[in-house]
Amino acid sequence: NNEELAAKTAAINADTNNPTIFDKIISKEIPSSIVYEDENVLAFRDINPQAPVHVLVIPKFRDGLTELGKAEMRHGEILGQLLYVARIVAEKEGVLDGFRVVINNGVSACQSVYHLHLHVLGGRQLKWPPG
Ligand code: IU
Repeated sequence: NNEELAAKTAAINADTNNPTIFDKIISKEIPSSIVYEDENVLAFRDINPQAPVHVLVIPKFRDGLTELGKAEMRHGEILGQLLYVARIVAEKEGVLDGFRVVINNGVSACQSVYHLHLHVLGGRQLKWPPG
């Protein structure tokens, strides 16, 4: 369908080298609906939600983490923080009993922004297998 085609096109065209729009969301140059923020992590509502709850959890400092596939041992602490914030977000959004955390990695997974982000999805029955 159209939405699937748009996601695939965005993934193919995505810029994997340069700073992304997420930097402007972090700096608040672009407004977003913030769900959680601390020194290292920002969580904000996805502009194109795929479920009643759809929040993105991102590191404030990309530090080479354009995608999970670029992770190194030194990223262990921030990776743990991101996963823990996903849990905080799920609780805040009232979906702790049923939610999903997704990381799309690369073109074949429809990654469209090259700044690591966890999708926290919930608020409806989620299907398995995913698309
Ligand atoms: P993906 O896993 O790289 O495909 O996810 C990127 C997400 O970022 C996607 O769900 C977009 O709707 C979302 N997003 C956003 O929330 N705000 C933006 O300004 C942009 C993308 I560009």
